[in-house]
Amino acid sequence: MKKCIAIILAAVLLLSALCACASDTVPTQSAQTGTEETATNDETAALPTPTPEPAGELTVKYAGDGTPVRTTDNYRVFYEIFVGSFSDSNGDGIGDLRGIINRMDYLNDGDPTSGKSLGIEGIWLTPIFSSPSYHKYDVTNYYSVDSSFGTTEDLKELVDLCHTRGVKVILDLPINHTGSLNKWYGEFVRAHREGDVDNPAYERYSYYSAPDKAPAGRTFSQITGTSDYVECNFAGNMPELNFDSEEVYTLVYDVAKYYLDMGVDGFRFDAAKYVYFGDNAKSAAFWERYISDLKKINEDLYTVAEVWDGDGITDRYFPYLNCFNFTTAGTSGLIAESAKEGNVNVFTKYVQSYITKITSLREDAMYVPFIANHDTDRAAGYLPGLNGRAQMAANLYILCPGSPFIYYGEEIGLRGSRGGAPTDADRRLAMIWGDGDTIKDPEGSIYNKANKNADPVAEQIADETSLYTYYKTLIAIRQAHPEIARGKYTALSLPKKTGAFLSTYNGSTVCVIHNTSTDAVTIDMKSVTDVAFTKISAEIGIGDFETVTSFDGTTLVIPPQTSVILR
Ligand SMILES: [Ca+2]
Ligand SMILES: [Ca+2]
Repeated sequence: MKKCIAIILAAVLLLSALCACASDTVPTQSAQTGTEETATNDETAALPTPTPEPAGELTVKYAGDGTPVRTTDNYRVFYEIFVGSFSDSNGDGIGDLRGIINRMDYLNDGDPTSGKSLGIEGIWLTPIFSSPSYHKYDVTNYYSVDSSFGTTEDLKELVDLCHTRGVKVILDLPINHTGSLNKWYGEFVRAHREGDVDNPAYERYSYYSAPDKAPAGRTFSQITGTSDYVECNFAGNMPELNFDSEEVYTLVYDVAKYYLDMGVDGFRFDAAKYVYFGDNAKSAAFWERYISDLKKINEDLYTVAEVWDGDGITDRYFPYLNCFNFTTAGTSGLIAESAKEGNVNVFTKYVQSYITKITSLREDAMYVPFIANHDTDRAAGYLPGLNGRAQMAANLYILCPGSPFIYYGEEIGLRGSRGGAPTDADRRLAMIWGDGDTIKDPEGSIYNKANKNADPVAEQIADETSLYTYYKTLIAIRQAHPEIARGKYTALSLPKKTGAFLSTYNGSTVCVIHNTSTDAVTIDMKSVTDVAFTKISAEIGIGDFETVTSFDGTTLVIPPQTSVILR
């Protein structure tokens, strides 16, 4: 489906910017977890009908000055790859590490000024370890790459290639639980069957001999051949490790060390608050020790935890590691709400107070915004590109401090939502390359193909008005304004549907102003800040800024659905 969009580029400025439990048990707590259910094939479930997109033409525009520069610190734009759904190198329909290697020019060609790749600066790989499931959150062996994904040599090659291009690689490390096929678990079961209480494996997993005395709210499953029960809150085939065991600490430490020694740059930690179910103090204490030890291996270690909960809970973990921000994510998060012609001031004031708080907990704590991930509905379903909301949402979270995470396919408007399905497979559909890639949708997906209506990558690369081109340009603008990712953040008070912040870094201040409304807005900059700005350094949006935008040092006219950066 080729979108019918008028092309009007501010060519000179653009060029200067770019050349320059078996029973499907889940934890009973209200927050969901990132761990996967058992997929089934209930054909009766259906995806919701996509939001109709408005007819008519839109103008997609972007411009900027300054030269994008390669990021060397951790204030990066990351890209989450659900490995099995991204790119297939060997024709079996399953995404693999070689497929990612083959797509590196798409992700980052190593030249921030080439304008020829998306320009992401970090990759989160969902679990790559051997596992019987398509999602691989039930790990059989942490020391082997799943054979459907490739080999350890492929992983090393990918990491080395990324490093030559300034891209960091973080691995998804699920350690709250293992898969039940893991030999760690087999040894635990054997020890219990044999009553071998002196064997360290006996204490390796969380178990109760009298389940009626086990803490309420948790799920336990009988260990076959014994009268004991093992904790398995997520699924019967995902037994939970016992973090009171020093042996377990050593086991999970050794896994992380193995990959850090290989050159991996850090980790995304799955289900981080479930280490001790329902006990954030004890769970956080584990992460304090673990991260401290891992930083002795690599002091630049990048870590981000999935603590799928409110800020009052993530605050417990922030002294030790970054946490994804779920308050601003999702269908009704502050990013989407602002992008839908909402009050951007609510978002910018939230970001300021959030950053103030987390950096008081740890000086180098980072805001980690995202819109969607492999456990949520995709943003294209509720932020359609053709009414400008996908673009505004991208502006709000990419032109933002910290390390934003793009979910693969978001940059082409790939759709996918769970609807009433018993599986998350429809949130993880195959990337649409349009160039013969043999990648297929994951096991259990039941989507209606009509709902997956993103233009293929091959078409979007050739289309200067595509969402892909928009994301690429947005990342370049961020890279050309290092203040945005790293600076001291000060929210300004602006009229509703607009919002702005100052960001000061190394003595330089920029002002980022968002207008999410469908009308042009005039702002008297001298009335909202004492900082004097002399010029528009970049702007990106769908508004007609060639004729509408103006700035004389005092009065800024900002087109509809556009963001402007002042210097
Ligand atoms: Ca494959
Ligand atoms: Ca646990």
